[in-house]
Amino acid sequence: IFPGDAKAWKAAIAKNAETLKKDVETVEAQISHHVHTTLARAPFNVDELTMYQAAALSVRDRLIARWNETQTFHTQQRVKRVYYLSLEFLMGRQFDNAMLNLGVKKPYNDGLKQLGFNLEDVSDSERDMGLGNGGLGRLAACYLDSLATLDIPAFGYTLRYQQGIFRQIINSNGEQVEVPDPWLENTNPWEIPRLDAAVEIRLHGEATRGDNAKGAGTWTGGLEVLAVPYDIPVPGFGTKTTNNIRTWSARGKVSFDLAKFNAGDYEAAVREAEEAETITRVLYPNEASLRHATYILVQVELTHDFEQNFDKGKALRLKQQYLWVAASLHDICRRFRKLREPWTAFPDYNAIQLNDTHPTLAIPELMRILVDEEGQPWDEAWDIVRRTFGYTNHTGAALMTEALERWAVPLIEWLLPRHMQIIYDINAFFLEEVEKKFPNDRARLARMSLIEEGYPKMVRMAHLAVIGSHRVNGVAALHSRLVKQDLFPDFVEMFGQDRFTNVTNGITARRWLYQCNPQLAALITQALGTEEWILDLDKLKGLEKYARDKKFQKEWASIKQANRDRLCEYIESTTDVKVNRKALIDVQVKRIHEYKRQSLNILGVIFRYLTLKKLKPEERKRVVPRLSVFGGKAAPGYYMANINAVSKTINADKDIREHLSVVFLADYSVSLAEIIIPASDLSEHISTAGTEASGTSNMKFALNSGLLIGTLDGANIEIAEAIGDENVFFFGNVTEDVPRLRRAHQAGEAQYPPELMEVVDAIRSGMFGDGGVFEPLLNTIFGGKDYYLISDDFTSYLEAQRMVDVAFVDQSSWVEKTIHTTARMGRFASDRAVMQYADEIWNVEPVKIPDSA
Ligand code: CRA
Repeated sequence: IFPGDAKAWKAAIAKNAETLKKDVETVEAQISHHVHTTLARAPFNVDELTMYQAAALSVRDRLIARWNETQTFHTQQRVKRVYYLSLEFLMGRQFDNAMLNLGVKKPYNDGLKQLGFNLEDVSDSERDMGLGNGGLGRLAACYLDSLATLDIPAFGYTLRYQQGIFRQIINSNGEQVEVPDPWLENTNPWEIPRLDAAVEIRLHGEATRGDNAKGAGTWTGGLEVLAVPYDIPVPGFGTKTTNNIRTWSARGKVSFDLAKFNAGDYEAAVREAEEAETITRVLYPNEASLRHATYILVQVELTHDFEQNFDKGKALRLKQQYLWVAASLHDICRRFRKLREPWTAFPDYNAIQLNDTHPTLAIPELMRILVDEEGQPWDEAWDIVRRTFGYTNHTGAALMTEALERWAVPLIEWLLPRHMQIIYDINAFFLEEVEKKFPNDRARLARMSLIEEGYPKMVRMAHLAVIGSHRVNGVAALHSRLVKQDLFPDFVEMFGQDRFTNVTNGITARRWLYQCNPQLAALITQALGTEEWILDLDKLKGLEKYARDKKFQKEWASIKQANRDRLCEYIESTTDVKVNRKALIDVQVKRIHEYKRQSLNILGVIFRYLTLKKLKPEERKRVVPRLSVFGGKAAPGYYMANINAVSKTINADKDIREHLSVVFLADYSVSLAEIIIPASDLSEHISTAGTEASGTSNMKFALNSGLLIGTLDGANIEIAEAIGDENVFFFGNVTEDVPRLRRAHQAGEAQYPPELMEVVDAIRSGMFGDGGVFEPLLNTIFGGKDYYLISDDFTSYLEAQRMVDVAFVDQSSWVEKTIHTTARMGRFASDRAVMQYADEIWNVEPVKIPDSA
């Protein structure tokens, strides 16, 4: 129903629909419209950035049209929606992806060409949306792509950080320097500000309990800040569904206090607004897997002189979590109220997924809304909560419950007094149930309690997430087993096996093959005679029959060479290293972290260097030449200069240059991954067994016809199951061995292999400059207790690398392996993972948006 003249509306809509046509002329007209009107530029005054902005805005217009149709249809049909709460969405660039998903890349390419610009150069003006640290954030981005592609009604909810993950610069000492990432500087064409839909969020204040144990309480006073939504449309591939990522930006409620200003206090006039805006100023760069090594530090800090002296950084993180969760739930509940259904029907319309424990405050927040604001009885509210939430655990920290997120009780009391009461009450009723089921077992009650005793007391967010959800899942088969065995065994006994499940991670083939490796995608389409594999990745199986076909192998190999060349050009244009284009490219790109063992890799590189040095020049020619590529950001303060010290010596050695070079590529990002991954022959996934929950880059490399060297950890195990053990270079101890080996180190009974000692001697001789940069590493291995078992896995790592060399010499059999690898990666599609969540956890159905909508 239109306001005013229906005919006028319909005619206007029809006229506007012409701007959505996909022919080159329409595209050109749209781009010029934005150049002239939105950006107010004349054609003689247009550069690549302007063209990018204009083209992006015109793509955005198309997205918004579909977005509107999708949202309207979902609302009309009263569909059940998925809400994916993730503190990180590592989206990368949007332009290319949006064009491909909308099926308009060709007209944009042609249109831009006629207007005097090259699509690739124009695309290069886009900045990555770096709103995440690593795997967890990129997983969220892949899942949103799949949700839209599968026509599942879904929202992502996150924060709109003004600064995403920092930009990494490597200084002349080889150390990381972090610089800010002002990604919003040139404005962001992919977001739609919704200034009218801001939500008021309370912090601090006073809370009261209800008059009986389960009654409604109150929360008043304190400080109110605004959460302003900015929406990012997420188009499905080849479908009309366009879902939404709603990002919240914090704002002061009164941006300027005129009374205070008039009284002469300018600073006070803006202070409150400043404080509010600080909440979404920056993404925390050392969360995610990085909690792993820092947990001891965190513990020490928190037990220190806490009461009055909150660690400001930590309080800010809690504010981030609450603002995000409260704004999102407010939004979800507002949408639900419009349905005029009883609250008990809430889980029939809403499935909320907690991406790790970061959004766990959503559980007490929904309780607060239901009990305090909506007058629902406590038990009914708790039932609604449990039926609504699902919780995914992502911490592969084997055997380390200490790595789970915990918040100090005084901090929560100070910021969220009513939530602390609710958490205590949830805990009291929960422990009553535990007591009923396991009478007189005080140790069990202490273990399972939401509160950890100590000074200060801590709230165990993972326990809250487990008891407030109807399903808990890990992210790979091994990890999900460890979640039950090591993290939550008491909860398995309490709630039964069925509450715990596995959903192995997946990746979207749209970005991670179709978009980043267009030549390989084209060859696959040609061989299969269809593009259906993009939507049904199991169809790659059809490539198997070409694995030994010489002609196909040749085309396959020449595409790898082209991708290698592209990476080599990138390396030569960004570093001063000259590389051998025929070298086997051996890659390790991921967050730099002790448990991921970049150190094992670099020590292996040194061993290779020493071995090459011992050979005569003609003998060296028979060894497979190698290019070792490293990349990744470290948590600020984490030491990593040793990789650069090694690369300096090796790359300067004229005798070795042809046979081995080592580069560290600065500022690893989604966009850089899109260049590196298609070029890799071998990639390293070499974490200590049991520490990497899943890993997802392993899937991306394998999908792009790269072989893996790795430990029996995370998803490596299932990848090998799918593609065949003979196609993976496995090494190292298994998870079950880890505790015993660690004990041996602690007892001083560990053996250090001679190859490792040889490497250490070379380092100590000063071969790689001042040995000082290696001291922290050598200390953890020798002085400390080699917690990550570098010494225990070193020999078998070198052996696996020798097997790689042997395999690479027989090129035809190597290429055959790589074809099998790609062909068998179907099960690692995020489409499969998302369907599994939809069926087993969310209970949602696809909803096709009709053409007429
Ligand atoms: N660092 C795990 O460590 C996993 C991703 C996505 C991680 C990875 O092994 O692939 O999650 N964990 O499931 C994490 O962020 C908070 O924990 C990661 O990204």
